[in-house]
Amino acid sequence: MARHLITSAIPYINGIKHLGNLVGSQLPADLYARYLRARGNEVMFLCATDEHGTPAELAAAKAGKPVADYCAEMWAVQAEIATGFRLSFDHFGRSSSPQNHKLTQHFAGRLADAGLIKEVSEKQVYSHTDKRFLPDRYIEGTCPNCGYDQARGDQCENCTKQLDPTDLIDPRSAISGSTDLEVRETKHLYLRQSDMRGKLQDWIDSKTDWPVLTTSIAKKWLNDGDGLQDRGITRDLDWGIPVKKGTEDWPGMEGKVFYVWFDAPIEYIACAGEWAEAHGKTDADWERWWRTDKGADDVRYTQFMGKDNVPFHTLSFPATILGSGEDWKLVDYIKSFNYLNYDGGQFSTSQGRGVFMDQALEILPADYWRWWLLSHAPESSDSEFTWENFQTSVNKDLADVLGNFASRVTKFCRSKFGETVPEGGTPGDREAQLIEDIDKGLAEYQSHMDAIEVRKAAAALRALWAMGNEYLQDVAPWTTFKEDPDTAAMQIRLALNLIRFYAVISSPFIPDASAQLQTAMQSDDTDWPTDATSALAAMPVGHAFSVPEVTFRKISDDERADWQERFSGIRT
Ligand code: B3M
Ligand code: ZN
Repeated sequence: MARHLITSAIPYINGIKHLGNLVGSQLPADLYARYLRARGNEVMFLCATDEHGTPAELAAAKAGKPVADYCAEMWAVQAEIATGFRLSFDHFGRSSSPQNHKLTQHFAGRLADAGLIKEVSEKQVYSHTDKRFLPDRYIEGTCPNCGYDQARGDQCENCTKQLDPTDLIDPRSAISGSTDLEVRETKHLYLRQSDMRGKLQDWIDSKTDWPVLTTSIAKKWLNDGDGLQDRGITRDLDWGIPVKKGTEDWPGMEGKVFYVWFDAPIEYIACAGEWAEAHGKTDADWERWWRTDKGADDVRYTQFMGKDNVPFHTLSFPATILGSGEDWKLVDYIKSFNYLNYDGGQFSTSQGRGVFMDQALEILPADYWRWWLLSHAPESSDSEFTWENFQTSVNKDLADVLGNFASRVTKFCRSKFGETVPEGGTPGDREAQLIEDIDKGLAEYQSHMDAIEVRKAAAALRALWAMGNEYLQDVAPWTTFKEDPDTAAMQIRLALNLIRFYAVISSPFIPDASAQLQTAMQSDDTDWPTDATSALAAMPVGHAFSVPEVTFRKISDDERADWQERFSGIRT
């Protein structure tokens, strides 16, 4: 048994996330967490809302609410939807927590003591129309790197380059659209990331097993010389974590807050503290996950995120950790994702384009979405959601292959042998072949799951389901029964055991369906199988079962057309 720390990128508080966000971080992280738990590992799976910075302020202003109230409400909304998707966080925290305030100020103090913080008098964009400074997302313009004309002040969405608002060409206010802007002097703290270039380079070079997507982005910004410019870590905003040096005031920084991208990754750590508080645990209980001097040296830490978040996790956050000089756990493996597109365009939160998490659950239960999204995860390239593809996958993989297998087997057994595992018959060559195939298929499935190759794992799981169908097709117990009921009983005994086996191994992907099948099989044996022979003998002769309700229903052409139409526009 090993210990695994898993974090998903923490979603911004401003509004409900779309399916593209879900498949890029929270969902694959959940898949991995569930898999590792099922295999007997000790897992700490953390996520939270990212509540500071301009996205939160802008959204609260739009909703006409005080930002603290807005965040509290949206946290509850996001938490409920996460439960709806069966995201099995050990804790779903908030970056605005007291724990994160304390820890963020602590890190800033350590970095200052290490000489890694400098005070810079800098020029910032001030909007006369809006009567305020315009940091980050309050300002939009053309990216100096790629020419994209809707780049934000903190990052270009198109080429992932981290930006400062004054880098933008033809800047405009995101609040009023005004171009009546002036550059004014203001004082800010900068993290001397450039001083840590060598250390970061060595660290990234040592990660030879990381996905190409992760290392290519990291190296791009590292070797560019650009990604390691010293970064401003404070902002002229009201909402956020007040700038302090540990517990002391920071002269000259009154009224300023830390930059959201400084405190957001620190929330990964603070979240463990929130978890401890919520469960009446001690500091030692969470520190054993995060402090290598307090037991975390044997923890394996995996992060999940979309590709636009990679620079912050491969450069900025490690710079904070390494620069602190303390024994905090660094990430061991970063799994990053490309983008999921929607029906010929992009999913877009700002434009309300695509299917959002709450809407998805109104249409169909979580497992349908989980299966489609994970089996089409944008790993090696961007992928696309289309309603046709969704319908085909659900109807084929879930309804025809898995659901139909469980239904046929249980109904046939009930009608010919009753609702217990039937006795009689001896397995032959075809059964030996099936066992061999399943053993091979299971090993393949596990190796893809271990490597977090999500699409390949889904394909391997689907292949295991298909083996059951092919077996049933080949041996045709309904025909066998007429001449040789004993052999038919043996075939059905094996098939019933396959249902339980599928329930166990499918649970990381489709937890509700797995639980339903497990209940129908009246089995509480959810131990991960070691080999097909023993796994397919788990339910002995005489073991009672029941016929499950429809596990997966099909999506009709009418429904598909209806949804296509309903989600073709813009969410208001
Ligand atoms: N909130 C961006 C995003 O939701 C940002 C991630 C923070 S991870 C520390 O994509
Ligand atoms: Zn760009």
